[in-house]
Amino acid sequence: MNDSANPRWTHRPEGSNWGDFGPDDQQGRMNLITPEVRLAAMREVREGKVFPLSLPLDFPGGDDEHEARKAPRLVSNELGGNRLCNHAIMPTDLTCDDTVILSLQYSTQWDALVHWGRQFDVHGDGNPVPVYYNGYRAHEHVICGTDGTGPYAAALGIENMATTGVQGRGVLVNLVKAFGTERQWIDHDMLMQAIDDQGVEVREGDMLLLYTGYGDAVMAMNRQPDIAKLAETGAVLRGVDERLLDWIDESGVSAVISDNQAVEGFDLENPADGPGGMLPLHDRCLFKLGIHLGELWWLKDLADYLDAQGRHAFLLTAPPLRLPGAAGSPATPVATV
Ligand code: UVW
Repeated sequence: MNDSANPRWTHRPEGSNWGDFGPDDQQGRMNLITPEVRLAAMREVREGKVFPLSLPLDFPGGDDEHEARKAPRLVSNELGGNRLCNHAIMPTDLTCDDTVILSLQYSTQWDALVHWGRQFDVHGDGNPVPVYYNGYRAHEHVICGTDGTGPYAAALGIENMATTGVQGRGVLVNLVKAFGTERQWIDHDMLMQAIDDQGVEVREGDMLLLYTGYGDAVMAMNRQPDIAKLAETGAVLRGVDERLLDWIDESGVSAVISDNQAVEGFDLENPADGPGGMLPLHDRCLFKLGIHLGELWWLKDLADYLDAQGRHAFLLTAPPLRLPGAAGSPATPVATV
């Protein structure tokens, strides 16, 4: 319940934090990355070494790894009828100038808070309506566009995340070390075991990274993903485990990131049957708590380094594109250790 006169909702979903960061908040748990949290993250830097955490953005390769998303396509821009590829713009000067057609969540990416919503009875009057985090409405705040105009999220688009800078303390849990590289469904107890065994200290505001080995397999397949093999590769969180979701909430993490496709496992043919719908972790994180999800990151080099050093924390800098109205973004994150 909310006593304030928020026009979008008077009832918030059970276990949600809607309104806690302000009535019109659109940045969710990114609000927990305060200057103090960021300074603490900077104190994790000891060597000044950097680890780029992005796959090449044309990986996984092909159009099959995710049915809806297509591999990026570069085209040359044109000027005065000339294709700007090795174009002699002056007798002495050459230029290349491109456009990319890119599914924003094809490769290393962030989900915006508008990526996942659902029907919810925001006024407790028995009339569920389609909403996203903090009660922003499908069709009113999130417009799909018609007649050739594109979609536009006038609320909760990825630019809201970009303007926070997305710089804070990252902590990595090495699920490959804990459970190997075959498909494993990670529940609360398994994650706690890995965190305890590896001595990972998770603090409020941290961005949590889960290394599963899926990204290594994607990289090794070199743009020719073997979908059947990938489906058997690497750990996925068991999104139907409420204790696991409760821990994510109580831990105070600001983002959950993995090198796999969706952080949690999902099976379109046997969708989860509960209040959280098909993807309960997406529901808890994006819809209820405003926790952004990062997917298909490249974590192997960082994980190997941290393991060799007996460390788990670092400075993470990972802004998405400041692309107004978008439901997600490619990312080129950097860990500094
Ligand atoms: C889906 O594929 C539904 O989303 P995500 O990119 O978060 O995995």
